[in-house]
Amino acid sequence: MVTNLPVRAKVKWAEVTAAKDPRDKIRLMREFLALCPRHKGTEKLIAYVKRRIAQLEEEIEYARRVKARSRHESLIIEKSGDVQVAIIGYTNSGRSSLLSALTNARPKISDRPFTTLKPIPGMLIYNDVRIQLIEVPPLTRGLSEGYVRGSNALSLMRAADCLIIMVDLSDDPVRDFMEITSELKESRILIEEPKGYVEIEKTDTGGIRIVGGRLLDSTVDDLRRLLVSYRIPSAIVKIHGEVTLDEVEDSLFGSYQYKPTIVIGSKIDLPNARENMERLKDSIGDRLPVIGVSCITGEGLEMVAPSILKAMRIIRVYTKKPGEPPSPKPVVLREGATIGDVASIIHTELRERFRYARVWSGLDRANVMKVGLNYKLRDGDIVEIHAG
Ligand SMILES: Nc1nc2c(ncn2[C@@H]2O[C@H](COP(=O)(O)OP(=O)(O)O)[C@@H](O)[C@H]2O)c(=O)[nH]1
Ligand SMILES: [Mg+2]
Repeated sequence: MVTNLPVRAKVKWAEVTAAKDPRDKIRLMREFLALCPRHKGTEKLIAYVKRRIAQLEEEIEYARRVKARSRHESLIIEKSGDVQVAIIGYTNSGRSSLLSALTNARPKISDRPFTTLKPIPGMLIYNDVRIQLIEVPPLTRGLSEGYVRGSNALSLMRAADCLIIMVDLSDDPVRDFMEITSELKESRILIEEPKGYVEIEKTDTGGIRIVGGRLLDSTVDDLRRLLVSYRIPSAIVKIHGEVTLDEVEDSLFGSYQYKPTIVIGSKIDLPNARENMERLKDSIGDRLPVIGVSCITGEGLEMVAPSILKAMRIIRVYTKKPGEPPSPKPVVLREGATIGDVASIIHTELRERFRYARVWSGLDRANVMKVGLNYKLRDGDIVEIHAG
């Protein structure tokens, strides 16, 4: 995406990232744009920086409005539960109705647009897993101009572990889905697991270190030269999967995040909704799970929690002390987690003094194994850790 920026532009971007105050950032980004050559290779970058400016302006404006309105209205939701799921969509798509149907939260439900302007949390418990659902302020249309209403919505999405994209099946769910997903992409939120992505953490000393993954098409020296040209002499570059040097450069302008995502079509009880549901499924294919629900008849609601856990690849592990029954509350982990992960969650010391663990399989309780730190756990396993 980024090609041949002049040195002065790169240096200017270093100033942008160093700036703390959003107003300074905006000013420096404008200066950056003035230094950016206009050609095919920089089009996307320029569009992205313009969006960032618009978002920051929104953020400042939003903070001002809210401060004026009330100091008590909370805009940031404190995380609770085992996983946090942000419900996003346009106004009237049925987000409040879903939250109300699945949790004890009682948001205002109305066909008046923009009823919910601050985030509302509710708790859904399924198979011992506590899922915090958060209704995010609605997205706005006119997305090609592109902005998410209040970057508060964006920060809520970024903070969540999982997203529910809600679309109204009685309207045009395919159009809405396309608009919302393109908006997310522009905001650097990925809803499908990418082949690779990179996170860059600047450090004060230590030079450039690469952790994990693989750098395609270039050497570590190329990477060093690239970062130095952006005035980054020292950083930890975390590569997930495989990335190209271009992708590393792109990530210097804003990092990407992957969020497991499910799509919910609402109001399946209304006329034409089933046809629209088929169209929606056809356009998404097997890229994401799609569920049709009605908050009036209750259809499909039972599929929401299991789909979230499946998309997030959640597993539950029950710990026990020798001679005692297993804890009723599971440790909630992602697929691939090991005994070592469980030990460190309970206590770092437990991991250091670890000798062995006994595991009762979640699939067959009669199957008891003696295992080490690297043993990969499965959903429903019971674990008893023995330390020295
Ligand atoms: N028929 C039908 N109407 C629904 C359903 N879910 C929501 N609605 C209606 O759609 C309108 C908007 O719902 P609301 O939950 O407030 O949407 P939000 O703006 O996304 O939070 C309200 O009039 C709801 O009664 C549903 O499953 N079936
Ligand atoms: Mg609402």
